Amino acid sequence: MKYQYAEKMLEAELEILIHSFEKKHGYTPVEHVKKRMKTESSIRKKLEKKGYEFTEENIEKHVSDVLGFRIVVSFLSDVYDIVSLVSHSPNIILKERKDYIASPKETGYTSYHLIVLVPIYLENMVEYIPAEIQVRTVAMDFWASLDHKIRYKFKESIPEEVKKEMENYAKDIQELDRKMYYLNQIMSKYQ
Ligand code: 0O2
Repeated sequence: MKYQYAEKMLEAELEILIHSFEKKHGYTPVEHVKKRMKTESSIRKKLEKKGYEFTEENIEKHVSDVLGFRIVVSFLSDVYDIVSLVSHSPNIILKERKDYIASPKETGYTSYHLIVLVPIYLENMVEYIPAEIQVRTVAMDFWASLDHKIRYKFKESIPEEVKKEMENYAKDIQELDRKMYYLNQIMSKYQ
């Protein structure tokens, strides 16, 4: 229930932040926002991987992405605008940031992750619920969703040649994002 309250709070907060950004700048950076609640089996797997038992306390301490939001934007610069917008919100607390764009994961995965604490107001008290916000471009999202399917298909044993190809495509995606960013800068001269 606590996570459901946090989901509502965070969804409303993100909607307001994005809407006010659009009003101020006269520009819509966000393509779409997705949210998901981690399934019990996925939480179990994550705790198992980290060597913890499946308990409420361990979930709260060691799984920061039970609640997850994904903000998909058009251009690379939009990622950083949205990250700055969310991290400066007075209504949520920024706990951690992971810039997998500056430092991609071994797989080639790129995205910007923010771990935030969302206050939920219960009778006579406030509790802070963690949530992960992933911010990425459409191109990064395309790569990640394909990668996700590959991981699901092959489970732990992804063939080397598939891994290699995906690493190469991740580089292509980064290059494409840089080109699109450049194009956006050229376009802005004409606006
Ligand atoms: P799902 O299905 O998206 O929920 P931590 O969460 O910090 O305790 P972890 O797992 O190292 O530990 O965090 P990380 O790597 O910063 O972020 C995890 C999430 O990022 C994953 O969640 C994915 O959503 C995404 N991610 C990370 N690496 C990859 C990758 O190589 N490919 C793809 N497609 N996504 C990736 P889950 O829980 O693994 O999955």
